[in-house]
Amino acid sequence: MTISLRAAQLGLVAAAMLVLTGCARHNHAAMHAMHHGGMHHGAMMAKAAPTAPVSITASTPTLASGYQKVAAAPEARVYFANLRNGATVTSPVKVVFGLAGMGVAPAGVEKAGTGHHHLLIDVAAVDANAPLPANDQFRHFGLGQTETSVELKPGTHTLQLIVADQNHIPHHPVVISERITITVK
Ligand SMILES: [Cu+2]
Repeated sequence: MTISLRAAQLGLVAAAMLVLTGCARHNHAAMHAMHHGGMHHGAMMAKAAPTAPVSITASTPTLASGYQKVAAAPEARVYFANLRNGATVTSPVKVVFGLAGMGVAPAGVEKAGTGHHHLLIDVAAVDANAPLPANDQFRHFGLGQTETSVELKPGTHTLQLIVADQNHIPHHPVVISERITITVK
């Protein structure tokens, strides 16, 4: 009796230590939030594996046609403002586009340091030296929109944002976001 009770206590201590070890990478604020959120330690958020990057051609400053690509602002960065890699969501999926270091201008408007957003859905390859295609996988936001809502089938999908110029041609160098994978319930 005494021995089995002791074994059970040891088991609890071991489990607690495992939990502590597993959480060591998380900061105190996050742990605090988790405790208050009532999340069981066993359900601690695993960091999602990074999504494989898109295959993209090396950007050239000038296209074969002689078109001079629009220069990206130094430090320009496009990102998902409301989604992260590994997120589980329901359709329709709201996507908010974040852009730092550059401005948004509608398609057709030539203005230095600007471009318009494109959402790439399940796109594996991008040609950085041509106008982006316009289809279900390459969505253009040529009115200057900074968010959208997309209907996606259940399952996993990759999303990526890319900014392009007034002619839908990516800047030089390319301004493209992290490629993320989301799961639609
Ligand atoms: Cu476009």
